[in-house]
Amino acid sequence: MTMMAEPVKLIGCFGSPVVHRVEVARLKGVPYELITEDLNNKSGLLLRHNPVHQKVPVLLHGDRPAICESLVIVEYVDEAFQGPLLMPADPLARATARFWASFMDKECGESMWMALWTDGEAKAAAARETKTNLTLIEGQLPEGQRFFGGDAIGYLDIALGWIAHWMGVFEEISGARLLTEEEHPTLCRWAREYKANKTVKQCLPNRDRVIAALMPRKELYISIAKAMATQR
Ligand SMILES: N[C@@H](CCC(=O)N[C@@H](CS)C(=O)NCC(=O)O)C(=O)O
Repeated sequence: MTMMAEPVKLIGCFGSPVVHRVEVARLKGVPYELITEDLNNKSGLLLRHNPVHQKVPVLLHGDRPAICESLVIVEYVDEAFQGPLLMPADPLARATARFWASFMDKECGESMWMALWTDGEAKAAAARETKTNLTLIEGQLPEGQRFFGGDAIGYLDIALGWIAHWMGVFEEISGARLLTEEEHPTLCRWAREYKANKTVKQCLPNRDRVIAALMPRKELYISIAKAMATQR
């Protein structure tokens, strides 16, 4: 039996930007079954397969040990299955893509979270930091190039892809404004092209439904930001 023939299951949930990353990896053409979790009442399946973080996404490929963490899963899918390469072929370009994906999740993700879910001077300082971080990310997209991956969507586009759909969602829920056409025209242009892609479109959840699903988690987001502030 070939690897392709083994069932692929994705433990995810509705409206998650990190689950979206794995769903977009369907650019590889890998069919999978989506198992939708209720994060307020996590299943035994999720706890068994991701005992460390107890978070989605989790990928199950045949009867192999589970693969956790969205970007790790995207890399796995890219390497384990045939289809268009998501990672750049050149080792330096691969390292650079990984660097910026990590920057998105660490430095930029943290500043964004604080800008969205804190108040007062902390919020203003984090918004300034976020805008600088977005400018740094934007600088990775050469003028005239469609995607971070070149002519086609690649690993870094997938890592950053949630900005295109979820940034506006989070802005609406929180009232913050972080990504604007005036300040980041290239990133906004990229976001439009990313969302217009046929495969991406199939994995973008309805905006109003995402807002409705995430709105009740607002207090949780605020409490996480408060805890993060004490560690800064
Ligand atoms: N770094 C992880 C983040 C995973 C994550 O935060 N998943 C959220 C859904 S968006 C989750 O499962 N939350 C459940 C919880 O925190 O209890 C990744 O990229 O996969």
